[in-house]
Amino acid sequence: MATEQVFIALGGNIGDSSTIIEQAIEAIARIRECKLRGRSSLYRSAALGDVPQDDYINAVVKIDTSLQPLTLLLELQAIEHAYYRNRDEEGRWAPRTLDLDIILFGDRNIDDSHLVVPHPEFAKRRFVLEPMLEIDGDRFVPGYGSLGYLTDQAPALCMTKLDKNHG
Ligand code: A4P
Ligand code: MG
Repeated sequence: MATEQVFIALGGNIGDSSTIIEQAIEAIARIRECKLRGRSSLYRSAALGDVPQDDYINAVVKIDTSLQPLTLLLELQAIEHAYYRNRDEEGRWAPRTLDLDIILFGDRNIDDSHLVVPHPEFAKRRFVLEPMLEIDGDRFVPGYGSLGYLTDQAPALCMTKLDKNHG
């Protein structure tokens, strides 16, 4: 069956975020019809947005999947729920246990009430671009440019790559 390459960004800033993100990567690798092709290190960064909150831990994974985009979105939301994320209590930009965003789905442009791809904010977010660059340095995003170019252009953000022990 034909597969497409998908980039998923993971983020969280409540609880033991490093462990939650590692477990979420394992859960993504177990989704039916998905094969994990790459994963970044974990990164710690200051929270973006107006709400003062704890630093975030972020990472990006690359998978091959034959699932349709909305089916994959539902699978990712099921993983978010497994970490007790409560959308009713957490407003936009609010702290969250686990946020899973589809950044790219092949070269598709999707603008649906449930799913917008490429993710509309990805090119402004160093905590998405730098992990993507780590796992796929040569990637060119149609309509946007190369990941290297996008990362050079992105606003500065106080961010550290964590070592294997999540220091
Ligand atoms: N949805 C539409 N497009 C997508 C997509 N490409 N991927 C819809 C995933 N979901 C998508 O989701 C709300 C709805 O978006 C979903 O039901 C889905 O149908 P949500 O996760 O509750 O969205 P949200 O919290 O309103 O927005 P979002 O975009 O997930 O949050 P943000 O904008 O990512 O902000 N600072 C740092 N340093 N690191 C972070 O990770 N994250 C945020 C959260 C703020 N500041 C941060 C970080
Ligand atoms: Mg989200």
